[in-house]
Amino acid sequence: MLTQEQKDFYDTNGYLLVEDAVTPLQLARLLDITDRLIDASRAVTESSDVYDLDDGHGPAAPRLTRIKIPHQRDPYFWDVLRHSAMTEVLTDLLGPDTNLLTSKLNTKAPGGGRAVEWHQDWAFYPHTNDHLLAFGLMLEDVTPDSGPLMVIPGSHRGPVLSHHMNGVFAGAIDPDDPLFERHRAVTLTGRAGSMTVHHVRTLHGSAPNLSERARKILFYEIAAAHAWPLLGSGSYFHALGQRRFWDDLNDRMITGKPCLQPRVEPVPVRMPLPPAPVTGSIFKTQQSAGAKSAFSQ
Ligand SMILES: O=C(O)CCC(=O)C(=O)O
Repeated sequence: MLTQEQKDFYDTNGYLLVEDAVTPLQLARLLDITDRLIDASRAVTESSDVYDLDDGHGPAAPRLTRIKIPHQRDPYFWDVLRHSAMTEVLTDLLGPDTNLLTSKLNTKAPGGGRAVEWHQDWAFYPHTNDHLLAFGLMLEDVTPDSGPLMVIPGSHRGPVLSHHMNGVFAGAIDPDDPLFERHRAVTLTGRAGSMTVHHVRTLHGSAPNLSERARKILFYEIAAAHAWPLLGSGSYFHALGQRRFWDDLNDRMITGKPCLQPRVEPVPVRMPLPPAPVTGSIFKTQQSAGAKSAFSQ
């Protein structure tokens, strides 16, 4: 699926924009399921295992920051990851054996939907090596004013910046960190059906949604099977016990099979501890830890 040029671009820059990652039919179905999930949130009054609510959410006008783990809400989110051009992009970049860490549908509401402060996913879930990435499938057109993903090219090869603030893991860097080269940021806009890919160490963030449309991006966070989690979102499985853990891991394989020999590489790791006061989503982590904003809201 990817050309050698695209693979080289990803290696050098730590990100990629891929057009037509799903077919028009797949896109329409994903959007329909998403809109039904958003509609069902009208009755919800508090953030839950399914929804992360934004300020001003109510029955008349749903305002969500996120639908959590969509592939557990509807199997089609899982199907599409396994049977689309996305699957090929995945094996092109991570090899034949891959597993899904988690999924999330960031649905920035129109007219002000939340910024995501600058961060590196790696800081949230360090592994034995950094062969991990995130896909961001645009369910609707993403424009410069709708809070698109922004990345710092090449930052996946640079340092892992501090994501601690006020003595806790804040899930965001300090925008005044001298290592943060904000002037080099690239904005990733595209037509519905396009997909961003970013390396687990690539610095990224996004501004509030100032447009009158919701910005719906479906994110999948994915690891090569030889990368084993040290801590973070994948580490819930330490609490499962070995049998349930094994079943869970097999259920999360996207392609190929589990790998029982982790590849251990000399990667920079700082544990995401102590946790922020509220950790239900990146929005809650950043807000409750008092992360400094890089975006004026
Ligand atoms: O929604 C976005 O623009 C960025 C999402 C992100 O980086 C995250 O949820 O970790």
